[in-house]
Amino acid sequence: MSTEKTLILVKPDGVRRQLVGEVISRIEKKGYVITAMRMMQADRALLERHYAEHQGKPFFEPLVEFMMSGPVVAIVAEGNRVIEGFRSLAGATDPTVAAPGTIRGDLARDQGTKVVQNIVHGSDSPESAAREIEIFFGK
Ligand code: IDP
Ligand code: MG
Repeated sequence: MSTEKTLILVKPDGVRRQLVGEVISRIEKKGYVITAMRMMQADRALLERHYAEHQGKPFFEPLVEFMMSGPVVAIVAEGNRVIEGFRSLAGATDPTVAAPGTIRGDLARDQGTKVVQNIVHGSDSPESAAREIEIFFGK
């Protein structure tokens, strides 16, 4: 039976607001297994790789600056369909419309900033997960 891995980030807003434990708790209560974790200060080069798909968008520079504004916690979580499952736990990108019960719906709101501050990142496909895990944890 092949299990699946995803890359989760607690973004700097989540760390500042002391929501690391809350996010970890939701991952674990859902039944996924955390197999790697590190707190780190991400630099521009790492973030430009991580968010390469968003290069050229109006929120790209604000996104990189926001993600450099404090430490992040990078987490590898495992389990069957964890990629889809964590995206479901996280909720919609825009926290104003993210469903109550989700991380973003319960814990974030519009702050009027150029970039949406929404507590967490989760990989969106097996290819993204493999690429992003390598960026944050190496081979
Ligand atoms: P996701 O995090 O839900 O996968 P993406 O579209 O991959 O959303 O965008 C990456 C991050 O960039 C989002 O989590 C959010 O912080 C920010 N972002 C996305 N779209 C916008 C936008 O239209 N305006 C401002 N910030 C955005
Ligand atoms: Mg994304």
